[in-house]
Amino acid sequence: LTKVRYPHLKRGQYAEISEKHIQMFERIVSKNQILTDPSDVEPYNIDWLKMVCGYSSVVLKPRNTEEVSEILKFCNDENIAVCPQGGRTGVVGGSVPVFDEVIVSTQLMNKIISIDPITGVLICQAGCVLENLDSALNEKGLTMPLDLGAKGSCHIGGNVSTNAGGIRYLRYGSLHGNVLGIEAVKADGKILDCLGTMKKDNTGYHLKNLFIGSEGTLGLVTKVAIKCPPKPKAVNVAFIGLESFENILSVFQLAKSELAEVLSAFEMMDAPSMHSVVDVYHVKSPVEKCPFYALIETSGSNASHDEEKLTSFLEKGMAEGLIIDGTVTGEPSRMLNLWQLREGIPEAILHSKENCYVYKYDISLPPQQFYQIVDECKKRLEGKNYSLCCGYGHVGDCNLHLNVSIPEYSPEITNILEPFVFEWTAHYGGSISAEHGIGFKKTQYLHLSKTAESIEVMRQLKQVFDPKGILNPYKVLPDV
Ligand code: FAD
Ligand code: 2HG
Ligand code: ZN
Repeated sequence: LTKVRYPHLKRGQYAEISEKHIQMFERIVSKNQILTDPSDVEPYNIDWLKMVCGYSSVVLKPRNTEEVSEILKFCNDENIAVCPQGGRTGVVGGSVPVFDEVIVSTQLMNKIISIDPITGVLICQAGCVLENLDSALNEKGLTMPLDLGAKGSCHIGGNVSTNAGGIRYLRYGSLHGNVLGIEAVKADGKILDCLGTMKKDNTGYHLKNLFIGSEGTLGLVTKVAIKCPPKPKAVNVAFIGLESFENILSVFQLAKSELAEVLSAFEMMDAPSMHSVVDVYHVKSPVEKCPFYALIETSGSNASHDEEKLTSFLEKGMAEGLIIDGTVTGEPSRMLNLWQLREGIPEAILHSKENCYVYKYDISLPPQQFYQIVDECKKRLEGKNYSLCCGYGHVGDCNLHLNVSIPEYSPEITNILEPFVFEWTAHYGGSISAEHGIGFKKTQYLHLSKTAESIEVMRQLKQVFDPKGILNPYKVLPDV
């Protein structure tokens, strides 16, 4: 790993890790909770996309809040920079060190503390893997209000710290609403217990909300209390092919009125996105080839009622000429296959060509402009060496994932796409990061979605929670 990878950025004046520091860490946690062998540490330095990497020499794996508190207190006293890390599935470079920050991983903080069958409130440690939480809840007739393609690896602490959206957002809304309480450790090691479990609590400032989406820059989240809905008794999935993006919008309108309370997800993908999954995983498309596709899910309590609604909705869509082809199923393994066509897109794009470089834009846009940006980018890339320019995402929440893949990193292509995509998005009143956060990669564009006054207040908050700036430096806030 090369040490000079970000020439525009200077390492902050933090202490360098010495043997004395390691000895102190060994007093806080046991030896098997510390990694220092370079080959053991290396994977923790590299992000999921393999596009950003740090050169930290130590990974600490605390088991509980007290250990986190002692680690952070020591790091703060010694001026050691820290990178909080969950499942390392973040896509904006927030989860790995930039330089040699100590990695504090929540991997061993994976205990479920309680599940209340009456209120549906789950309390757990931050390192629980999302999918494991869902399985444990399922046994009690409950489910997580959050689901995303990285569910098998991401931690709930990472989800909360990025305010992850995902495919159930349409039904259950943001983590700001579903997370009832948080326990976090501030940079100085003080434990902030905001682990309330009440749905209603208007007692002063909503401190827990500050940690939701702060990407490890204000504190390390150690426990979460989250409100979980009943697991729907009946789930159905429809996968449809359409002629145009306008038709996706019309079908979404139709779905809202016809499926109403049972509509639980509405996702879209264009042909290049979908075909990358079909090609990479050698699966068969369930519908005939079309320029656009949508996946529609219903979740309710009465299977025949929901099926009847879904069938009548599809018939209307076809009669109006909006839907070209479609398939519908309530059979679990077939539903999983249909979901794989959507959830498998990020990984398929990454693996469609060896060593390719993928630009990922995660933007919110008004419906009228939602897909236009994909065509704008294609126009700008005309004649250039690119493999794929595609759009997919949570259209029901106005959240587009625009991905551009090229055979290898090219500054020329970067200059074609950036700042264009961000400025275009801001011009139409969109958000330059709908759900992935700012991390390391997007700090210089924060001003396009936040006013100078807002950024100033963000800096003041950072000063209150982390005056020495040891927590996830170089992330979220732009360089001054
Ligand atoms: P990490 O990647 O380890 O960390 C993410 C950020 O949170 C970093 O800044 C890190 O420092 C901080 N952090 C982690 N844990 C803590 C903690 N305990 N306390 C404080 N800070 C912490 N995102 C969506 O919103 N919607 C999606 O649909 C979606 N789908 C995805 C699909 C795939 C295939 C992949 C690879 C990613 C996807 N993501 C999606 C990105 C998303 O941000 C992450 O998957 C997830 O929320 C991050 O969790 P993590 O545990 O992996 O966190
Ligand atoms: C998704 O919805 C994720 O699949 C990842 O948010 C999007 O990788 C991406 O661009
Ligand atoms: Zn997404």
